[in-house]
Formats: sequence, structure tokens, C-alpha cells
Amino acid sequence: MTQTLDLSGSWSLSADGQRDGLTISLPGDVHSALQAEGVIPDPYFGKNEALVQWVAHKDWTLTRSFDMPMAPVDGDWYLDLDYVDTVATIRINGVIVARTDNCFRRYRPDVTGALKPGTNEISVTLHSPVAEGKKVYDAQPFEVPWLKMNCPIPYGNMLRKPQCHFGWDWNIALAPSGLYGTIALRRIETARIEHVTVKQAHKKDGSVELDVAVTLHARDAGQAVVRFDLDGWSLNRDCDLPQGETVLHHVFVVEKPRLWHPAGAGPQNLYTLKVSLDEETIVKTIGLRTIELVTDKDEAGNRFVFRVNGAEIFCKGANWIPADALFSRTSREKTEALLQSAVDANMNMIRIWGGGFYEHDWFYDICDRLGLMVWQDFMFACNLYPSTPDFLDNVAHEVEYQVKRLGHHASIALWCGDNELVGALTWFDCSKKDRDRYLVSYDRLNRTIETALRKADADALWWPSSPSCGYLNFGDAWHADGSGDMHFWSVWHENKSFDHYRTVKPRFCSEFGFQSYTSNLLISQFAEKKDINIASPVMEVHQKNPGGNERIAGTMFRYFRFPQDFANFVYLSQIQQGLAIKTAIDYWRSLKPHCMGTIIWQLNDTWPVASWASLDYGGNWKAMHYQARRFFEPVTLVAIPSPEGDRVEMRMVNDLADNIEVSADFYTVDLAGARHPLRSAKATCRPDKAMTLETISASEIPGDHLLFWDFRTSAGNEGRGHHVATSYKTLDLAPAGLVYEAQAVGEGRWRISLNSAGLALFVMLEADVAGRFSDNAFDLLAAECRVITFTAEDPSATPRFVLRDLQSCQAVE
Ligand code: BMA
Repeated sequence: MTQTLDLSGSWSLSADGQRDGLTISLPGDVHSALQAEGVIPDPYFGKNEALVQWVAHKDWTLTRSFDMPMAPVDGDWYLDLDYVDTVATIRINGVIVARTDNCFRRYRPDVTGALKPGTNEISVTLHSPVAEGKKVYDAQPFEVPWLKMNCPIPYGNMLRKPQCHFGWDWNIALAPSGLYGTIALRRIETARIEHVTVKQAHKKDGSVELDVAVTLHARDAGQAVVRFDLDGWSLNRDCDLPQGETVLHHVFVVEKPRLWHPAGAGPQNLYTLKVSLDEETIVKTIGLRTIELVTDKDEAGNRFVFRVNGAEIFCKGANWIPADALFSRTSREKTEALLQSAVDANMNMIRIWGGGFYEHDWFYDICDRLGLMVWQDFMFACNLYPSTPDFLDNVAHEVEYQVKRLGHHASIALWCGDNELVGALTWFDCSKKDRDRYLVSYDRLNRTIETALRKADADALWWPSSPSCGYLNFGDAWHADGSGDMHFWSVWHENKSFDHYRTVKPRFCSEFGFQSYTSNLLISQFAEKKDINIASPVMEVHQKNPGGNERIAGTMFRYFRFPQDFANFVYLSQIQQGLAIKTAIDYWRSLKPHCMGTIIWQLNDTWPVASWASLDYGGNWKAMHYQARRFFEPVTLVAIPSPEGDRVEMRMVNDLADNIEVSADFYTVDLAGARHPLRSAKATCRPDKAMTLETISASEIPGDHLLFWDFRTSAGNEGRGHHVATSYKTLDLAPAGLVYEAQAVGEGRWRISLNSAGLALFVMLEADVAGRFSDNAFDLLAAECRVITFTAEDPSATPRFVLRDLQSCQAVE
């Protein structure tokens, strides 16, 4: 007998004043449907964002019919819904069966009474988020403002909906609506499975007890057989079910567990857990591991370290924002490619930032498989929020549902209360004037989240907010570096020099970033030739941080000679971004174990925009991502100049559990690209430590020379770095005589050999089609040759390449 009627697929779409016959494909969003129907232009192109603002001011009704397979309607039926964005009224045959107001909850209304034999009609009215937000706003007992600089569309903080939908300093403001998850009718035989949660207890003898808890919901009392299966090891449990919810436990004992490890620390072993009842089967992948957040006191304050399977892990990663501003443009494959890029650049953690979504189940499955630890924020960001009883009740349900849904994932490392809500208390007049009220209001929300988390999973790791100096500590974690996690924004948002990264010693930096322009290839897809100018209105629409373009250009004046044209400006902005972030990461990694985490703001983009991302919208690597793969290598050698500028300390950084031998040749390079040897050094870096290999005195580096080093490690990697004592703009670089030859070596693959006659810094090849280079943004000295490959995304593409380096990008007479 049919148990499930999947209602995804084509629905009709209508709104007041719109023509008949529009359709939408579910799961999907309204804007994408309207674009596909030719009602609106591509919102990402040119200045179209402004032209599509009306969409968020309307109510959109989606309808379809379906046939009940039996007459009369037999048994009990419910509607299974998640990711409903957001305030919606759902009707079956004209009867209201559900009203939803939280995109982050699941809804399972009983609809038996509304169904009829034969053809039925279901409709979902997605109410205007602006109008619905305003209703909640008007009902607040006191002013609850949002950050207008980020969110040009108002009232987002009133709704449980991704906060970046209302605009952000990297996002297009569309306030989209849609249904992005399951929409299905299901029949309950005896009962349905509400949740499957898992607790793991690692015993002294090395075994693991896996306590599987199944929550069943029975509409009427009855009997059921529940089947548990762990990697083929299975058993059936007969049980009597009273009406309502019953929790059933089964404990598997895994005698010789194969443990799950974060990327770089060991294999990602996974077990498959299946729980079945009648025709319903829930499948979860389980990684066995212990995880702790170590916050012991020390001289500087309190540590902030993740310990996995007993080993302290230095977290290297980036912040994750939604995969796209519009859901219909996302796909599992595209998201997987972005996460794979994170791991390819030696990252082991992502932070799912609190202004987006709790991601789909499969997202975390990918993270489990890739060994990417997930720092999971609860979805609150940069605003003040209501603390009325109905709002808090809604939040408590959201937290309970999400923690029960996701808590079993080995990748989930931490649950964090919110993004920057403590800071937000200082951003508004009302909360500055009456901090008592707003702090208490904040604490009510924060306490609600913590309590609901603990109720759903007593063992989950909890951190109250990001950034936070610690539990019930409402200090300034943007500048205080002794305890907790830090968001260090002084270089970007306060216009401090790159050196300023070396004035703080974070315990764990969960946000720091520097913007660059998105690559020329993408710009050519949203801008016409006439708009190709750094200050054109189209480019300004594609820059959401007020003053962002000035900051990029102003920083260039500080460090570089100005680029000769727009395309080179884009290139140099990316090199500059990589340099800024490398300065921070090299220093903070060299401080380990004082600092134990560096999470870059941000990994990805939601649309083509100038931003802090290291990946372009669509997933191509910007210069910084190639650099990140190098500066995040498990073993590396970094240059830390002294504040006085009289010496450069060369520090070995080892994230591995073994002694690693590092050997390096130090030399200076003149502006013609010739090497002048200084000396060599070799030493062992102890497991999981940073140690000094050598100190080079500034007096050893002649004027107009750069310090260079080549290193090799017993871990099998090698690398090169350089240090410029002054700034790049002081160097009278000569044309490097750089040439390349590209040769097709198979479907969409190109072998490119590069030759340099002189000194070529930050050599970067660009293609006019999407794809990835085996390496990029590296240095070549006189008479050096390097071979790299390019793999095009579309194997039939015939790319054209452009080659740039620091000298060639600069303005000429
Ligand atoms: C942060 C984040 C985001 C923002 C970013 C860049 O602090 O939490 O809100 O996009 O800065 O300004």
C-alpha cells in the first residue's frame, strides 16, 4: 500500500496582478521561477537587483492537484514539510491544515480530515516576508532594531528565516520565498519515526557503546516492530506503543571501533545505522570519535582547543555562508565541490555562520565523509531579537528539532548560540541607552537556546556566542585576545595595516577577512563592457560593504603601485587579499599551542560580488585559495618579522603527530631575479608544535633584495616563500620576460609550461572558462621553468589564458 505521496515537482504559481499559467518547480524559490517564466530578469545581472524588489512584497500562492490512490481515504495521513520559507498558510481542498512561521522547523500536520477520495488540491500561500515581519515588529513591547547597513530590506530579525535574505555586506537583498525541502503526504500505519538520535560512550577498554534512541509517534495505541541495523548487525524489537510519543533505546556495543578523525588527523571511518518501522527507514552515517572543547585556564586567560580522540587539533578553515542567494540555483553537486575545495586547501573545519541555514542532512554527510569539522551557529546574526514568549517558544522548538536532526554527525564539533549578538548590543542607540534591558532580553534568548540544546542532547558542546570571551562574559571579543574565540576585524573594518595582525594573539580566531574583487571571468558575466570600471554603478551594486571598494583601492596605494587597468586591478586585489590573510595565519599558526584555530571569513559567495571569499561564486579558486592550500599545509615554514624590523624569525609549524625534519635554504634575490645564497638550516620540529628554525637579521638582506627560502620536510612536502622588508611598491621591478606555452593533454586538460627570464612575483594564470589550475599565484626567479595543468569544468572548452605577475600588472607610462 502506498505510504508516501511525494508532492515535489511542478506547481502553479500566482499572485495578485500576475498573469495566469506561471509554474514553479519544487523544491525551489519564487524568484527563480519568475525568472524562468520571463517575468523578472536575472537578479544577479547588472543593476537588476533593484528591479525585482517588488517580488518580496507580494503573497505568492502555489497550487497543485494530486490523486489519493484509494477510496475512501484509508488510514491516517500527515503532511511532511521542512524548509518552508517562511510564513505560509497551507490548505488542502480549501481547509487550512497548517500555518508555518519558521523556516528552520519541520511541520507534520495531520491532514486526514481534509483529504477526499480522487482528485485533491493543495495550496501553499507564502506570505510577503516584509509584511509579516512588520506585523511582528509592530507587536514588540519595545524597539527591536536590525542592522540597516547590512539589511536594506526591513524586519528580517522578526522572522525565523535566513537573516542574509534581507541583504548582507556580501549578499544581494531579495528576501526570497519558497519551499526548499520535503513536501510529501505520508500515511501512518501504526506509528512514524520522529527522531533517531545517537549517543556514543567511549569505554576505557576501547569499546564504544552506541545508544540509539528512536522517538516514535503513534496516533493510536498499537504494536510495532522496530528494526535496528548497524553495518549489517541487526535485530528486531517488538513494542507496545501508547498513543503519542514513545522513546525506544537500543545499545550497540562496538568492541573494536574504527574511529573517525578530522581531515589530516586520520581516516574518516563511518558506520551505517538504519532504523526501520513498517516501510519507513531512517539511515544515518555514524563516525565514532570523542570530542572536547578545552577551555582550561592559563597565564593568558583560557585556552580554546578542540580535542578529538584525545589529540588537540589545530583548526584550519573558513566560514560557510549559504551556497546561493536563491535556493533553486544550488545543487548537492555544487555544494560538494565547494566543500571539497575547502579540504583540498588543507582545511579541517568550516563554521556554518548564523545568518544562513541549518544545512540539509546531506551537507553534513559530506562533511562527515571529508573530515570537515563543523562549527554550527544557531541562526541569529548581527541584530537584536525579540524575547517575547511566543518568539522564544518558536526558537526552542527550532533548536530541539535541529539538534535532534543533526546531533549524531561526527562532523558536528560545536553548537554556538549566535553570530555577533553580544557586539550588536553596542550598535544601536536604544541598546546603548538601556543596556540592562537589551542584555537581559539577549540573555533570555541565549538561555532559551542553551536550555533547548541541553534538553535535546545533554552532551553537546556549547559555546554561547561567536565571538565570546567566555561564559557570561560580555566583553569585547573583537579586540580582547586572552580567552574565547575572536573575530578580528581591525585590518579590514578599521583600516589597520597588515602588520596589525601580529599585534594580537587569539586563542582561536573564528573570523577575520580581507576583500577582493571576484574574478574577471565572473565580472564579464554580470557587467557589460561599459561597466568595466572599479567605480561604475554596476560594480558598486556588486559590492555590498559600504566603503569596500575604497578599502581595496586604498590598501593598494599603501602596498603596491597602482595597476594599469581594470583586469589587473582585479588580479592585484586578489593577491592583496591573499597576502593579508597569509600574514595573519602565518603568525597565529606560529603561536601554537597558544592559538589553536584560524577560520577565515569566508569560503564561498552567494552570488557574484566583491567579497572576503576565497572561492568565486560558482566555485572557481581565487588567488587566495591557491595561497591558502600552501599556508594551511600541515607542515610549513613561516617568516615572522620582528616589530622593530631588525630580524625575521623563521618558524617551523607542525600539525602532525610525528617529529618532522625541516630543511631550508635561505637566499636573497635581486630585482633581476638572481639568487645570492645566505645559508641553509635543518632541524626537527616536535609533534604538534611551532619552533624556530633560524633567525635572519635584516642586515643580511641588501637593499633592493628580497629574502627567499625554499624548504623541504620529512612529511614529504616542499615550498617556497619570500619576505619584503619594505613594501612591494618600493621595488623597481623589471619586466620578468615571462612566457607560457599551453598544450592540450586530453579532454579539457591543458599542460602549461611557464618560463621566466627575471623575477616574477605572484605569477597568476587566468582562464576565460571555469576550471582549476594545479597551482597558481607563485613566484619564479630568473631562468626558472614551472609546469602546471589546467582542468576545465567543461571538457569541450577551449580556454584562452592570460598571464600576469606583479610587475606586468602595474601601470606603465
Ligand atoms: C562578520 C560576519 C558577517 C559579515 C562579516 C564581514 O563579522 O559575522 O556579519 O559579513 O563580518 O563584515
